[in-house]
Amino acid sequence: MTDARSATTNERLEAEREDVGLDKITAPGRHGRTARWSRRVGAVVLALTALALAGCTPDQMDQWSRVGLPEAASDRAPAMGNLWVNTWIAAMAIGVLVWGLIIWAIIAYRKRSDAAPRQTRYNLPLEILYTTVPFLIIGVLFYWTIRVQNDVQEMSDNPDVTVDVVGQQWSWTFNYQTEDTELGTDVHDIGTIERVPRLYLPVNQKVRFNVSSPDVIHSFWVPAFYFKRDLLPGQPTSFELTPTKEGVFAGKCAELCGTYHSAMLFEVHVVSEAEYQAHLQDLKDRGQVGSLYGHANQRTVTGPGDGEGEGR
Ligand SMILES: [Cu+2]
Repeated sequence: MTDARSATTNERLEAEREDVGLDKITAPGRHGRTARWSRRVGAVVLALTALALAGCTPDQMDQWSRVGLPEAASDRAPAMGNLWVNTWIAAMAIGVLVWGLIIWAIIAYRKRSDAAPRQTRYNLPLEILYTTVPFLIIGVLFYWTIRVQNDVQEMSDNPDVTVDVVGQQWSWTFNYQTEDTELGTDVHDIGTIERVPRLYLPVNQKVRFNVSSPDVIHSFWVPAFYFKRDLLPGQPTSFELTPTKEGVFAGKCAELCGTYHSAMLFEVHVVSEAEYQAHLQDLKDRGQVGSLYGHANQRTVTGPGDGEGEGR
């Protein structure tokens, strides 16, 4: 009775070991089964890859070639993109080295007998090595991060265009600082959660963004510009960039800022100088003159239970 039960238990254990692939490590005699097993895994991986690639549009293939990054549309993108890609390369190199060492240690120092292996400790050179190497790695990454940060945050004395960007719960206001131009007045565009606001920018012109928030922390993010800046209430900041490609680009709030955070989208239209001027004139004609910053006229939508926004 006991023998019969332990026989079944052994069979079950054996089956489980095969399931997790342990049999091929401890039972080298089963080459045939191991080969069949790895062939099967190979076929599945191949089939999945083919399936994934077959579903790809040319656009997606294009994105793969940029390792998932959006198409660059600002002068800040190359520095930021290179930092991102090179950091991944560094991480990958370290990863390959560490995985290699782990696999080497597993194979070279695998259990060969029941005798306890030789115990070693206090290897001073090795300890110094694994203390200093991480500092070196961090040092290199830190150096390049600071360099790129300084580059992308560089400001000029005389930008071509200035836009005051206000992020409010839960949309955006774009105030074009055009009082001193032919237009003679500032103009603005204000979004609501029903209407996605549009930010027009002239291509190849230096744009200064002055960003602020009247309520909570938001974050101005245009992925194609490779640039993101938090909007902190009470702490207005500025940055500059030059849009380098005409087109319509998606923008969004990148900081969870309340109930309708997900509705905080905007469109960036990078256009020719003539189209840009025509858009400003259009805003003026529609009476959207002056700049809006304050809480009172920024809160375009009220929260649940506040009345207007209720039921949405
Ligand atoms: Cu927000």
